[in-house]
Amino acid sequence: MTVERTLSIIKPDAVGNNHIGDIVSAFEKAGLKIVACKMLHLSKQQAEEFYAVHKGRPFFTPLVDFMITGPVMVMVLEGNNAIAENRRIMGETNPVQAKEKSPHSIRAKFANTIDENAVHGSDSPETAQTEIAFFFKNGEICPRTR
Ligand code: IDP
Ligand code: MG
Repeated sequence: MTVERTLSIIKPDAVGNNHIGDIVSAFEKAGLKIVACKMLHLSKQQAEEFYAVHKGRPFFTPLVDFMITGPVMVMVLEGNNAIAENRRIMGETNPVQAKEKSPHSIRAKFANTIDENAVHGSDSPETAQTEIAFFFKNGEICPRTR
């Protein structure tokens, strides 16, 4: 097992629906630890840069527009296999699939559409590193000393 860090975002729909606590609780119950956290309202430029890998896809503009509709919570999660664990806890990208395949996942419980699907999670060690650095300086990440 490898201790990893990964980036999680609670998206504007889930923040607006008051599910911050439910989502944080799902991570903590699974053994992931929050080592950094902040709320911010992304600018259009930030959202476009964060999702640049999807530029050109049909859902890119709606995704950027959605991500700036309200504040988000950005967090660094730490734990054994944190990147895959976070993805497992999140559930499938499309909540319709998540409800079928992973009924206890965050997207099954708190998302209704593929456009507004409650959470983001890094999908590889490389993206985790880039995405964490996008939002947090080293000094803003707090190693768990207890
Ligand atoms: P992920 O969030 O599960 O990693 P990605 O494929 O990386 O999924 O897509 C990023 C985000 O773009 C998704 O979370 C979702 O909000 C949106 N998205 C992805 N595919 C579609 C689609 O086919 N239609 C609408 N939105 C999509
Ligand atoms: Mg992705």
